[in-house]
Amino acid sequence: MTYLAKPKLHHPSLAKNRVGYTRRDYEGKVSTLCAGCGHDSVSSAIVQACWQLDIEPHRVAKLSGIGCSSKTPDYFLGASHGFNTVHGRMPSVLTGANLANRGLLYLGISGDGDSASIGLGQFAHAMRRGVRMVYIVENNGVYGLTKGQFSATADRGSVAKKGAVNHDAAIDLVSLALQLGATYVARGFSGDKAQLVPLIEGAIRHGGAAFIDVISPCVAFNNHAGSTRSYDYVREHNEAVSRIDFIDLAPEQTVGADEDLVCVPQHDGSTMRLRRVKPDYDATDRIAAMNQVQALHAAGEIATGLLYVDPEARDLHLGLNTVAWPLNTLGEAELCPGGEVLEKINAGLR
Ligand SMILES: Cc1ncc(C[n+]2csc(CCOP(=O)(O)OP(=O)(O)O)c2C)c(N)n1
Ligand code: SF4
Repeated sequence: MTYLAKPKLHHPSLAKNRVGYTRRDYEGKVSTLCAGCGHDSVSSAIVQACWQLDIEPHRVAKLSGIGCSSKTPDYFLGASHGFNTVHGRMPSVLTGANLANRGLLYLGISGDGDSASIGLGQFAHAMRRGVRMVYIVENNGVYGLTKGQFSATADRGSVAKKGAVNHDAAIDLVSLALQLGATYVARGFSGDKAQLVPLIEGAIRHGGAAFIDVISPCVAFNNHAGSTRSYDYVREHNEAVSRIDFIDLAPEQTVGADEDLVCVPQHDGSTMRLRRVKPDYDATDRIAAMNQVQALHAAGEIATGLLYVDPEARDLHLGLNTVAWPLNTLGEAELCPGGEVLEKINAGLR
């Protein structure tokens, strides 16, 4: 990968979070993406969310596939674990790492080409298995790294920079994630950090498979009139179903008589405050969320916000009944139950 190291000089007056790190400690190398690429704003939102949630950088594992989007883990959380997999194979590598060490926060970073084309099967199985992770797709509707071909998420009828029209139906990863059983599904826009940062924070604290589709314009190949992934198009057609604030490990708070505020307690004791901009939108109703996303899409709008959340999410470890600790912390006492127990097991198999 191409990168430039960032100077390590920190001003002593920089604010520190509760675990003693400044925001700069959550940054990575200098980005080599095109100036104005939406992906850089997503990196910056991840930095902000992890710093605000007091996550120790070395407790994070960031995994990606191949593409401009998949290069971005080099540009945030420089002190965390990183693994750049083969194109489209991030979900299976992440699943394996998660099974071996459940003590880390798993960030899966992917592109629409990476997840909706070559990696579609991998995406589907990570969602349906409930792998505890934050899975972010930086969705620009094109293959940026290979110079702007339409990706499978490009809308039918959208026009490429050189004038070609896309005749294929689009794959909507949000609708797929909802159908496949993801328990936290959101859509953000890289041009709206105020909405994106709390969406990432909520996903980090969520107890199961959290998916965020981030519309992230490619300024080099998909930011013109006729594109449905340009900054202008998304700003004009953004239909926010909710705005959320995320309060970590705080007791539920009520704010006056604000009828548009709904508090969703999370399994770990934290509270997600959901600010409805659509008064009738219920983010805990999966079927309604699917209908809403489809209805808005049919009307040419892009639904953003927290689209669905199940606060009682189950994750893969629960289903498999695995031990509560990372495998590399298990010693002989835990791994070898002793001759008598083995004898019993063997007898049961005869
Ligand atoms: C197995 C394989 N097939 C194809 C490629 C070529 N390739 C590299 S990146 C890419 C698509 C990247 O698009 P996307 O995931 O949307 O990310 P973006 O660059 O737009 O952020 C392709 C097809 C590859 N590296 N490996
Ligand atoms: S080609 Fe597109 S996706 Fe890749 S860095 Fe440039 S603007 Fe971003």
